[in-house]
Amino acid sequence: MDDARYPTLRAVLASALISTALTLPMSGALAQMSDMKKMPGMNDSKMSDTKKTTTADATGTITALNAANHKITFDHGPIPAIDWPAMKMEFAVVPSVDLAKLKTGDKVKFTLSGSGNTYTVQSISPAP
Ligand SMILES: [Cu+2]
Repeated sequence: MDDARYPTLRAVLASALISTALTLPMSGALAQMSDMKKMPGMNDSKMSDTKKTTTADATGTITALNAANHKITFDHGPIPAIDWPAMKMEFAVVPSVDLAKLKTGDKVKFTLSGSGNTYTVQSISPAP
């Protein structure tokens, strides 16, 4: 009777190990993101302006529109100008961009402006 429990316990332990293995690379990625956030400030500390604004062009697909908060989620490609890999993320959009003209699934080009890990979408146009 007791022996019958072992396979179950093993399965629980195995899945615990698997989720640990899956969690580790994730925290590695998060550590990289915070390193990314620190680096510009460190490099700029020798210069006069500590928070340099960077503009970058990118392409992506709209995966969500948040009209109430004027935010947009892109599944975007790599953005070499700011050293970002491809990822899915939400951005605040400047008020001059009309989100009503856009829809989920649209492939677009967009421009970002900001510093560190905080970027705002400045313009959105259809991808060629
Ligand atoms: Cu991103």
